[in-house]
Amino acid sequence: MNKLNISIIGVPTDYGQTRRGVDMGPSAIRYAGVVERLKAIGHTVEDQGDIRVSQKHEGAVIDKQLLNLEEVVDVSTSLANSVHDALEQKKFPLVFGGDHSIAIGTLAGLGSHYQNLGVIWFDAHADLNTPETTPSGNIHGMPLAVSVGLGHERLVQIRNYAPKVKPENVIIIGARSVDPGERELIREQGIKVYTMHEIDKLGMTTVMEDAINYLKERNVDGLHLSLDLDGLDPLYTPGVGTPVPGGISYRESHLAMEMLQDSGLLTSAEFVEVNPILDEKNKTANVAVALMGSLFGETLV
Ligand code: B3U
Ligand code: MN
Ligand code: MN
Repeated sequence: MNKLNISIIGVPTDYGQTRRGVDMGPSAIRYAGVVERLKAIGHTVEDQGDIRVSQKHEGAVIDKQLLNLEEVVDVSTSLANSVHDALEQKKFPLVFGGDHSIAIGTLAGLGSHYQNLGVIWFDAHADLNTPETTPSGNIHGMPLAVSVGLGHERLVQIRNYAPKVKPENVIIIGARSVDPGERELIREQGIKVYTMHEIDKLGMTTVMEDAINYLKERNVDGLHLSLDLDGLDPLYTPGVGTPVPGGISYRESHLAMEMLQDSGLLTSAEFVEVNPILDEKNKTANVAVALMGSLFGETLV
């Protein structure tokens, strides 16, 4: 197995949605022993600590379709710069959220480094809303749309280029709550989606084989995993803001991680939406760290 130089970046933000507590996600994941676990596999691990997330801007205009826009732009810009720096130093960026709006920054940091980046989006949701289609105004429902170049200019143009990833290089896995506007975008943009229906019908092995082959055929030169813990069934990850029943099982998610490790394609990852306030005894952070064990090559025998 390839030994990596992993750079951990924490992003303690909850600006992408309205349930407090998800900003404590990075602490909960560290508390669950991630650094020790990755070192035990044989990787070099440097925890860069958390990026600075400022207080809410007082007196900012409230746009109901884009809640906390200014704050999300700030966080995304600093995160994008940190991710970019990690890549310049030949490190593997491993980012902890925070809500899923942080993917806007992560992908802004990654996108200019690769000619043909691939993205696996592991999530109950499609995160493909725009200010026009959002049912909530929550930016954590928009990061994938922003990354393919759709949405508010301030978000789309972070680090001054767009798109961060080509829509045909994106694969969503685990979707079971998709809004009407998102459905349209999936069709229009040619985004590949394995919903729970395909996972049930084909099995996770076939889904991951297909996904990996698809990305290989597209000749991706980098692969980012954006893993929203609500992709799993809430039985295993209750500590998320918007749990959706009928999700990916514990075993299926481990298998997916192991197959990504075996593919040798992965070049960055992020784990988001761990909310310790909603969690049961840090269960969700523990699952996140166990998944990272599989993703980074832990073996049993
Ligand atoms: N699609 C809905 C709900 C949602 C998206 N992401 C999460 N929830 N975690 C929205 O608000 O855009
Ligand atoms: Mn998400
Ligand atoms: Mn989600």
